[in-house]
Amino acid sequence: MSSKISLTRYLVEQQRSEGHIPSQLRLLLEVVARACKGISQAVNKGALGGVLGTAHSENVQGEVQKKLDIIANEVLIEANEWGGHLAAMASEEMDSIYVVPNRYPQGEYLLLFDPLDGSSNIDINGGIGTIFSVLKKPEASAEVEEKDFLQAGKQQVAAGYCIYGPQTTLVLTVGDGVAMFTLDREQGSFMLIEENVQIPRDTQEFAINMSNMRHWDAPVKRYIDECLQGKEGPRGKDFNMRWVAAMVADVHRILSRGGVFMYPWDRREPDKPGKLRLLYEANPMSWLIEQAGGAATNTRQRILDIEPGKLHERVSVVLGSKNEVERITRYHTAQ
Ligand code: AFP
Repeated sequence: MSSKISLTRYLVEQQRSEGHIPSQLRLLLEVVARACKGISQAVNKGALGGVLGTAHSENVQGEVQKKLDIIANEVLIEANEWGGHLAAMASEEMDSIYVVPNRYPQGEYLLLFDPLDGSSNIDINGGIGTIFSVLKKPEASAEVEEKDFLQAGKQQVAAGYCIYGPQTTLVLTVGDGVAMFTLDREQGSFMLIEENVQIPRDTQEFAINMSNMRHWDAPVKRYIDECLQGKEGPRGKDFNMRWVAAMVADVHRILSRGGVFMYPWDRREPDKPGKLRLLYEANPMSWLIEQAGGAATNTRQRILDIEPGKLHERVSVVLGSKNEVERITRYHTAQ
């Protein structure tokens, strides 16, 4: 590990030595990182910057938007629309895709994001973040359309998140492992803090919203029940539980020390496959987790293999330490 490597240098070296980051993608990632710095500043100001509270509007999913949801969305769009590296963007906070306006050159990439994940933590000074995913625009498509975004997660060319916690840390994969960069506010640069992040295969820590227990499917109940039995139960060891209510913070903990995260389908809204969104939450997080040696499934299928049917598609998510994810999958297939 070197504390002297900036994100810019890391990306330039990836482009040179690995040759698999074209310059347009490098530029795109630098712009996303710059936008995250802007969002981080707004987050830090909190009430002093007038950014807390609700915006008195709803997104396409009927969720009440916070002021910061909207600010973060605008920061990402404004930073990315003029650079010439993107064809269009899609966001949790926008009903439909945002095509780069004609006054700017169009690039070959598509950017998807959840601008502010964990909105319910904003006003309590809790962990929040921005999640992003980058796809290539299909070559055959002249005018970019929503269907161009409907690509399986395994087609991503870059994915990551920026967590606004005690430190602002950007976590990235371009398909060559996972690297973490913490924002040095004096220098104004993201600096490399860890490369080749690896998740231990086993864990004694799970993350799930236990208040939904009565709505879970039998295999999920079985798995959690066995964890709760601790040393005296079939697992023969005690488990710890954490739930931040921001996927970005739960995934960051798993990348840092292992664990398993679950937001499974449940009976509250049986017609919905899950709560989390496939394209801009589950896919980027699943790729990061796999790149760090973990696994990610909807309990039936690898998340990165799912062919999306619509932009705001939801999905059941189980991800983290490989042996636990495989165990949970076995419990579902044995059903
Ligand atoms: P918001 O960004 O709308 O607050 O949702 C966060 C999230 O999508 C995900 O980041 C959390 O893991 C999950 O929802 C928390 O959901 P519960 O509030 O149902 O526990």
